[in-house]
Amino acid sequence: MNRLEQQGHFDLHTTYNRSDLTSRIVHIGFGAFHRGHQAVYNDITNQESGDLWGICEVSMFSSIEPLKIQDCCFSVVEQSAEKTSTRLIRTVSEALDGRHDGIQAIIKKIAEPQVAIVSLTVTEKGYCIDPQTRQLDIKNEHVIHDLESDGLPKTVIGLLVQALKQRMLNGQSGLSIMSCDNIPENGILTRNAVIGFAQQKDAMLADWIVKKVSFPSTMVDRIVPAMQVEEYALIEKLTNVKDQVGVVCEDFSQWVIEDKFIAGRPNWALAGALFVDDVVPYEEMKLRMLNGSHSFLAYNGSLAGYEFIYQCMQDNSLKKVTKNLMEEQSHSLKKGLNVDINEYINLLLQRFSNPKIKHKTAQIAMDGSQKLPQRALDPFLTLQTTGCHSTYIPIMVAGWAHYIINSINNHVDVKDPLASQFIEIVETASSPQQALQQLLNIERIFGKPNQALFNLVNKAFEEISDKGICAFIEKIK
Ligand code: CS2
Repeated sequence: MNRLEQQGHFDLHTTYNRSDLTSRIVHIGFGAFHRGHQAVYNDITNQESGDLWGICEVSMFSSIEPLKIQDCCFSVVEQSAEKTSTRLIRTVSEALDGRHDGIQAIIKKIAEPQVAIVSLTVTEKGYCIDPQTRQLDIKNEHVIHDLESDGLPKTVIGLLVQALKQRMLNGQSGLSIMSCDNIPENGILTRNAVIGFAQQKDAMLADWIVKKVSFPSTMVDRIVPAMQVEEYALIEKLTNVKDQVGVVCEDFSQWVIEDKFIAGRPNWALAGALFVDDVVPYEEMKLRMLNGSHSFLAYNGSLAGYEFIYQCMQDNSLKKVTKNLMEEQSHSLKKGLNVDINEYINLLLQRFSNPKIKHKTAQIAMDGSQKLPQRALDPFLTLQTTGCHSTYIPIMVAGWAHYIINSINNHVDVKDPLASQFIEIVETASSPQQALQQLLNIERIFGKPNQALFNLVNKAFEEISDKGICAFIEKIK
């Protein structure tokens, strides 16, 4: 028994024998979301099924030593507004990072014969995809590096392709690569990136991947904010153990998975996951209604001075406008999803209002260039083609533009892969309006110019400038 198992006071923990775990899953991206989501599903499933799937946690760029020091166990505190429960996660079999263990060790691990799934939470930008074409971005400097050199890869995609090559050369079976990031059709996108990369390098390998590797799509959902000092202290208070890698998250969680695993999978349904043939309707609903509203609040809530999402929900006008946006987004969804949309909206508003979950607007505001295409542009285009008017989606975009311009003018760091382009635009523009035009002309975010969208965004942008965000929200609620 390790320190957490021995000294921790947990409400919930599994009891299977951890020494029987083997790494049948390699997970890349040991971030807060993965710890509070897939790791929990996997731990419960091990317990319920007795069919043990260990996870080898991988971090390509940052250190994973704190997890190793804790013998790979960590805490998850789940909090609704009313109730708190503590859980010990015991499903991690080992951990590797690029810094200490080396990238080669990660490649070797993925090439081990018992590995059946590589799962990913590497954020939108980790896939090195051009968001408009949804194909590998061959102009990305790290992709260029990995394509030109057979040395250590700098991208996750380069790493996966090297590992798959090892498997092919060793005469091993294929596996499944499962994205758990908030991207539409994340399986297809991952496939485009991996096969696109392999095609540039080695046609035989690309062909092997086409035949031997499956790329299930998933819709993942749980609000797991980045950890702050306060949350670490809460874990210690509740469980009696200092935990460097624990997370605090909401009690809700959802996972919808395309059942397409070429080398087997855990029966995550035992922990509440839903296996389906087509994930698209679920992910559209979640990406547009939840994540779209999150981005709306990240920008407009932050302009209104709110640090956290739950504070935005305490502002009745902002809450009402968020609800209106959710309704608008719901009109862009494909028919046939067996979900009561009003119930879903109420659930989202309730989840956002949870005061125990300190989700920073600034955290969600990050990487807007990667998020707006699926959260704003796709639904706008769908509504446009079906002849429906959009009121609130353009306000999300106007809020984003104000947020970017304000941050740069106030020398606040903008966290986005296109940050240097934004800075150049804002610093050389003669007015905020001109900066807005140039931001909207960035094809990687907004695709071909869409005059109807631009007009609506312009109007909202002007009104926010003239009236101030709070009066504007009050007016449109
Ligand atoms: C958020 C998501 O940071 C963001 O962009 O919208 O991380 C969100 O909290 C999760 O997708 C919820 O499932």
